Amino acid sequence: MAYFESVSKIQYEGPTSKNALAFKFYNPEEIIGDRTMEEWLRFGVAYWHTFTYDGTDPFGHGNMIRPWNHLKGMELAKARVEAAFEFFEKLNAPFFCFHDVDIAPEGETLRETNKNLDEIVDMIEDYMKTSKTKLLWNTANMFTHPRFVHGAATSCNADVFAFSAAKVKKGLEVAKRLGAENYVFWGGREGYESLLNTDMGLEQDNLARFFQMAVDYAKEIGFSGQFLIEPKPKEPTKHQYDFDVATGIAFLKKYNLDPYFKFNIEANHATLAGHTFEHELRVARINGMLGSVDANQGDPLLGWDTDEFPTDLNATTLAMYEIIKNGGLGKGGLNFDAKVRRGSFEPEDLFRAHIAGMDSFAVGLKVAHKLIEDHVLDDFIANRYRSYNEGIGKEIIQGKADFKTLEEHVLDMKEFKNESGRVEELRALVNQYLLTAF
Ligand code: XLS
Ligand code: CA
Ligand code: CA
Repeated sequence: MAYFESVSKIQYEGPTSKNALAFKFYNPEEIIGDRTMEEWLRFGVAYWHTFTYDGTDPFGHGNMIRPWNHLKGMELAKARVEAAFEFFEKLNAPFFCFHDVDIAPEGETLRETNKNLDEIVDMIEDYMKTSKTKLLWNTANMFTHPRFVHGAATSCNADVFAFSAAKVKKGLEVAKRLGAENYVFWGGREGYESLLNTDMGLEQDNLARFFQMAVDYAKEIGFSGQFLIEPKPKEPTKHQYDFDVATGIAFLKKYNLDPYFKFNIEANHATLAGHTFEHELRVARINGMLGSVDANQGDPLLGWDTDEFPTDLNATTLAMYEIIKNGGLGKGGLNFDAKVRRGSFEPEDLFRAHIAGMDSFAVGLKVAHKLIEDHVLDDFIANRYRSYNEGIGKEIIQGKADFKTLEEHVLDMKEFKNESGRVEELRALVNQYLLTAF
């Protein structure tokens, strides 16, 4: 049975195509530098936003028209798997991602939940035998159910810590079975509301203990995927322990966990933290910890996580700039952790939205590659820091300078010759590349 009957396989038709259900810029086979667009971009479909989300918001009931809406329980879960693999094929998606609760309904006990999960994972495993779509990552949802009200690994309740551990144990087993390239930890409710009732030291020590157990168990079962931490500053808790990449790095280093983790960076989380998307990517990149990306965008007029499909070409260009400079994403990819707006409730909107996101990142890839190939920013930056190539600057870099020699250098200096940073010129240059790349 077909769930998306009105849609056939999405093709690349080029920038002048008027067909809404065609790629204008994403041409998977096109070679950019040393690999194809498909290899650079490694797009993933987020199961929760695409097949589970029903449009519910704090003020209204679900309104999404979906061909599986009449079903319930395991029947619904199975229909979603069938629909998902039809969707992946029609979109030509190389990857997908899911939380445990996205794919199978929860039972009364974890034993029952795991039984449901096993049945659906069997089905997914079967589909994956003939599908090209691979699992980019899976994760455990440790925030929706009321038991996680005070957190999961940072809960004040040790039974909840244990329950969370058991969920991640199962998640790692599923990851291994389905050949997941990564396993993601998003902090969910790992944070706090008020210090008046919180033992922050114990909560953070426990979170580290939890991560160590995950690392140990992965090793025990031979799961070789990459572990990823996904920072987010707030929502659902007011203070999240994994605020941003820099906070995450400090945490991992304190507990000697840094060799085992990289970051999954979400654009909307970066902006909620008061950073740009490219800032978070850069912090991870220069620390050798850029793992994967949740490709979405926030709304600058709203202070919460809107998870929109990415369409801002300036942002996709600067993001791809970091990713190319990183040598690509390795085992990571660009997962569309993005949902259609409530007003976009038709099944075809799921395709339209993914096409918009894929085309936007394809443009970003092409423009960023050209900027790098032409050494536009590299040359400018190298020249800007040239004072460190000789004289006192070189001595600083080589560790030959100290406070005394530096004082000697400036004590009688009257003029300091600075040059313009020319940021407006550079922004215009990026615009010029954006407008002329195609
Ligand atoms: C929520 C997060 C979440 C993670 C996976 O804001 O983005 O969806 O990506 O749990
Ligand atoms: Ca995310
Ligand atoms: Ca999000």
